[in-house]
Amino acid sequence: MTRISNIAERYRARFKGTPRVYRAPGRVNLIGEHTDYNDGFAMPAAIEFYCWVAVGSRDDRKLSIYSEEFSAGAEADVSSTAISPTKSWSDYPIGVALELEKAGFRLRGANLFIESEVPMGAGLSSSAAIEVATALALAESSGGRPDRLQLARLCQKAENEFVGARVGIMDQFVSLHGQKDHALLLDCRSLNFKSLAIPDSVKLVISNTMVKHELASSEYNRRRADCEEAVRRLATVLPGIRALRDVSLEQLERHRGLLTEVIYKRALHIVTENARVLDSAEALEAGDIERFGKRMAESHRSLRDLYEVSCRELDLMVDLAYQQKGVFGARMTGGGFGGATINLVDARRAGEFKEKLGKAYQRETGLVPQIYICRPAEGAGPVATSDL
Ligand code: GAF
Repeated sequence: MTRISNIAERYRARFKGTPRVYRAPGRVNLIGEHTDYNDGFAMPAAIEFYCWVAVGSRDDRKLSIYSEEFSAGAEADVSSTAISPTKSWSDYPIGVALELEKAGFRLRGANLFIESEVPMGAGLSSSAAIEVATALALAESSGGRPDRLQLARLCQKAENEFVGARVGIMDQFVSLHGQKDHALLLDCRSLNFKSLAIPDSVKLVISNTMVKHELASSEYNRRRADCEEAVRRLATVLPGIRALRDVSLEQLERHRGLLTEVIYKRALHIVTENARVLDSAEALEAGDIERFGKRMAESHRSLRDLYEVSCRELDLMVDLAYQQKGVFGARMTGGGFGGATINLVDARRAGEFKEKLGKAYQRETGLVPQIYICRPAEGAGPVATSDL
């Protein structure tokens, strides 16, 4: 039985009827970390790990949601204005439903069966994948014709306001706009993007440290507040700036005295990271993967020392990666405080890289890492009913 017919089968067993099925991918970010909420540049790619949502309509305006991962159900009435978050997995789909309603999609009641293969807490955007798959399922099954950009914004809003994580738009955007074999050079201010081909000779190797950090979401919000504080202070002498995206390295150095040491370090990461993304894009277009790899190494050091979102296991995974043959670049990916690293590896060496890195990491930590050899995938969409 294929994965899709299996999901449809389990939907039928729980809710009866034949569902429509939607899927949304997780993502890996090649470079440009924590830049999205600073109106900066990032370079994510969708990956072949999906969240699947099987959906069927109901006659009332209730959502009945079941998650295979959590073996748990949740209910919500979309016409109610009094729904509060419960700090559990169901905040993601319910938050998205509420945002769709606010945006004017009049939702019908629906049964939703959700299953995700995106590793959770690994920095690979399992949250965006569930939001996007739910948004597509609910909007389309209510007869809406959603615009992908609007959907990305609306999913981000659900996470900011209902879930309470002040994330940027990168993850939702790439889950909806990902392209097979390409990374996206994304301008997080204009939301314009350029597709950059990842040569066949290179594999994206994702190494999950298997460490989840408890403080991830509060520290994330704190980093964002630090960046906003930097802008507030710098704007007293640079009145035209709206975000750290607008600040040059020279301006930052000139006005360093306005910032505390910590806020200066945060801002320095963002300003230099934006420049690294643009340089990496040029390198990729010129076929210069070595240069791309150098920018990745610098990005990791900056995230570790200036932005302070790495951890011992991420640093170790990166150090060990650089001891292997065939690696062009390695760095932590995603929000940090645990999760995964992204490695650009010579395709001919990828198998050996995976094996040796896994063993070396296990030897040092006692943890068995999950390591995936990937290529960029297509963004979210419906799954053909002929596959059901
Ligand atoms: C998380 C967030 F969801 C993204 O918006 C982004 O800020 C990322 O961390 C860091 O680059 O994935």
